[in-house]
Amino acid sequence: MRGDVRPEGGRKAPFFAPAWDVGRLRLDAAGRPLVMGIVNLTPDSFWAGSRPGGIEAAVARALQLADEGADILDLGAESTRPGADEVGPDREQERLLPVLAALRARTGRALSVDTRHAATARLALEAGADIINDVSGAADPDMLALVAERGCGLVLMHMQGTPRTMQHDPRYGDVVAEVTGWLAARARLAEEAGVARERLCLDPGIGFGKTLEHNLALLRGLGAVAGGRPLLVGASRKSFIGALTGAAVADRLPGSLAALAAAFAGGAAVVRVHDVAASVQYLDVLAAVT
Ligand code: HH2
Repeated sequence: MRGDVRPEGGRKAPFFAPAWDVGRLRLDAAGRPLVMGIVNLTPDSFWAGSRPGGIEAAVARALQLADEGADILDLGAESTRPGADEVGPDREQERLLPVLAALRARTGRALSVDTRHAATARLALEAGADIINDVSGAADPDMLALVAERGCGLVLMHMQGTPRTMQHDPRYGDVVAEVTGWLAARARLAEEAGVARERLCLDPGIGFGKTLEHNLALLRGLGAVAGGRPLLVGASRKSFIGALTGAAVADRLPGSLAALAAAFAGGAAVVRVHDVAASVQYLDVLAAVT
């Protein structure tokens, strides 16, 4: 994925990120990060605008995000906001599978499923999902073998602790070095389990067991984090934007766009966002002018 979007003779854009091969599709937004649009099938995700409510509304919302230019649609059926209670695989599957099946029938766009449960991932892949987005970094002992067998894309995200307790008192010596080392170790484990290198995408997990300073250090240090692999950054409307600016969740779009500048500068291959149209426009212009 090379960011030379300039007419002949112009300066080369600095943006460079490896393409992400998720099996059925080779994802490459040619010059800017891929945009992953968030659709939450939960009653309690932290931004109400991401929770359409009901199967039909969720399908319509996802198709709207695809129309707005989302390269990937990410369906989540368990909130992982700080303090959230765990949702078991049965409930998660009830929420997820009807929407996934309906969506698969109506779009060829890459579909991602945000789950930490291998049992849910298996059913989701059978229903046509292309990517498993695992915020636990494949803590479920069956996850890596499943992904290897199916040849789908896999996001491995870093989190310190669990959603219920992760914001109580997160601590690191050097957060960038520790997250980088942890992700590299998980990527090695995945490859040893048979997951092809090009299927992997790594994510520092902004807001997952991190203070404001930890999040800022990671956003400034993104270039180091992925070690040459595709990198995903999810900063959309998160609480560090509120901590910096005092803005309520509903008012954090400008701060979310600023975080996209950091993701772009850090060579992110994918950005996970609530506001697809605004993010696509922002990134298209940023890619053209830098
Ligand atoms: N953030 C959230 C959920 N899933 N997955 C990845 N890979 N990276 C992230 O940063 C990430 C993620 C939290 O955002 P959201 O889905 O909007 O909220 P909730 O967990 O409350 O449903």
